[in-house]
Amino acid sequence: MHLNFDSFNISMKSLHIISLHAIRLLKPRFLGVVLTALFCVIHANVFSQSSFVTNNRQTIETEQLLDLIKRIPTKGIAFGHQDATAYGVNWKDEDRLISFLSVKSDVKKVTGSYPSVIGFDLGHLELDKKENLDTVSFILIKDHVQRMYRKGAIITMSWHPNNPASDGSSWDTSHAVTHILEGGKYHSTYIQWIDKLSVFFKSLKDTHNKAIPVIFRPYHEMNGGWFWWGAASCTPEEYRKLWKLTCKLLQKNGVNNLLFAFSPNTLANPQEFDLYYPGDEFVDIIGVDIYNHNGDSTFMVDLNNNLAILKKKAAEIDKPFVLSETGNISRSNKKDWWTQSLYPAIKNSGIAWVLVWRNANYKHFFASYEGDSAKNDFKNFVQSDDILLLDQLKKI
Ligand code: BMA
Repeated sequence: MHLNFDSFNISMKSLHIISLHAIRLLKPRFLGVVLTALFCVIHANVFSQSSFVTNNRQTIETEQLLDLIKRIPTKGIAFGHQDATAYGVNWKDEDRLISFLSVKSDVKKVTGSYPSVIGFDLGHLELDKKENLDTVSFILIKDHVQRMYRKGAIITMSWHPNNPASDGSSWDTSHAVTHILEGGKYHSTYIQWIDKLSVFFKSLKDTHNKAIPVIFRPYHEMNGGWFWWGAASCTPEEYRKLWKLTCKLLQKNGVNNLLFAFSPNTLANPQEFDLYYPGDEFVDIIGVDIYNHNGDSTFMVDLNNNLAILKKKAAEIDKPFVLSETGNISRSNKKDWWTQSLYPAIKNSGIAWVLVWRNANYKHFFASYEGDSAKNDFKNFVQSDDILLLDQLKKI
């Protein structure tokens, strides 16, 4: 639970007044109880001020977004798509002649509605590039964040930064985390990288010049060995330190419009989650990335087991949980993947959203599109009462 200093101080003031009245009205023998309660609350306040979350890092809009996300599972599961409006199979937004018209989306074309959750990636922002690693310009990302937020969508941002030690990509597993942490030779480079991200996050303003709240999901799939922040390239302790450092640097730079999402890849057990989890005050949403690399029956079992693990954790720490990435990577399998594999495994799971990965081209796509042979099955999937596209999310 995130406390805001301002509102907390107001309640401290009212508590003080109530206590004075109580002391005056109540018989002396109740005085001890009142004073003890007052002492506990003041003590809790002093304690909470020393922690990260309470230092006013979130705007009201960000708190409201978290509230919305917590309420979604009572109505259904929001549907998300990475890069939904930036491009799709056979089109790119930047190629449009009349760019101020409403943005396109493969999901909208097929279903009539935008996805509820729109993902973007910040990889290469740290390098001062104009475009991210998937050739989407940061100016376009900012524009689409503003447009889609105005329409009521939830914005989530992943980050595939290059390897700061080797200049290779995110998939270059040369050891880097140890060099980024305090005292490391790339520590100052990393501070500059976070400065650049901070400028970008702070530039995301709505039409009233208020910061747009976004979900930041850095350093995902850390329990796999394919990224430089992953299990093959740093220790869990180094990983947790990297996460905390990132949060603290963003906070130091005055970035207060973020919700942090922590999402490992398919978990073998709950302990694997705990190993990398940086702590309640550094995380707002928990998730997991699961694809059907090992066939659909394993996929469904993995979904069931992993979403149950997250559900239990989420209840313990009072945070929402999501299926942060998924998709059908094997096109040769059945044409009813949406309704027969994905849907049965996620319905009643308690997740706030499911996000499918990007529609890069006809060989690498995860949401449906006009020419997709599984289009009808996808339509049936989104027509389920509990799958919420943007038109339905707006009613919550
Ligand atoms: C991967 C693939 C890559 C892409 C990366 C970041 O899963 O889609 O082509 O560069 O995500 O979006």
